[in-house]
Amino acid sequence: MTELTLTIGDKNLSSWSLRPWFLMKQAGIPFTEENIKLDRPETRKVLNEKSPSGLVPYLTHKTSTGDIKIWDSLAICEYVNDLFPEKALWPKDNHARGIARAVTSEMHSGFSALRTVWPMNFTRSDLALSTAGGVQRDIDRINSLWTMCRKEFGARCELGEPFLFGKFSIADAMYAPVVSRLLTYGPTELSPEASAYRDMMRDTTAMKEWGVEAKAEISSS
Ligand SMILES: N[C@@H](CCC(=O)N[C@@H](CS)C(=O)NCC(=O)O)C(=O)O
Repeated sequence: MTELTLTIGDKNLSSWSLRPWFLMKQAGIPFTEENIKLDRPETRKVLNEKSPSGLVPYLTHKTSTGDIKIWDSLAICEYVNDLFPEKALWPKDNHARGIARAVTSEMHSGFSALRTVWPMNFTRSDLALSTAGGVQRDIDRINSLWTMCRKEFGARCELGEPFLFGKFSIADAMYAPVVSRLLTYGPTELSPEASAYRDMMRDTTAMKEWGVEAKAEISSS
């Protein structure tokens, strides 16, 4: 049994859960998954009993001195990075790492219009596009961030791999739910760099696995 358990919500809906799940899958970090169904009569009671914040995701790390529970998607990503330094989940280069943290923080604390008006609906790709309420402004900012990352860092850092900073990093995991939203509610105008990045993320094994499991969850509920 692995010493890490990630507790997440429904795969079709829980955008915050996708971030650390995607990080650990894509980085090849072993973990056990535990699922809590959201929006059920018993959900609040279960979350209040089990989760430190009353929310998902949270990570349970079994140690010799007891269980450590870490909540909040970004804090979980940081904790995992500390546990597995050999995975180098932030860029090694100081400049790239600083920008990766800024881009990540901007996602974690911002884009509220996009998050509210375009809730994640992972299995759908055919919903009407509405960019009301500041959504277009958020999309434009994300488009310019992804374009800047790919042009200024992605191509020259870490052997030119296809992620925002070349090699896969926490920044990519934090934007995975945005990739899903763009696929659900698009088409939308993106630069060639940003649309290539969206499609590359869509085609990762981890995103495909999440999608298959999201569909299975819907059909079994
Ligand atoms: N800032 C938190 C947000 C977590 C969050 O809002 N989780 C939602 C699911 S996506 C939740 O647990 N909702 C359950 C509820 O409100 O009852 C994070 O980054 O993990």
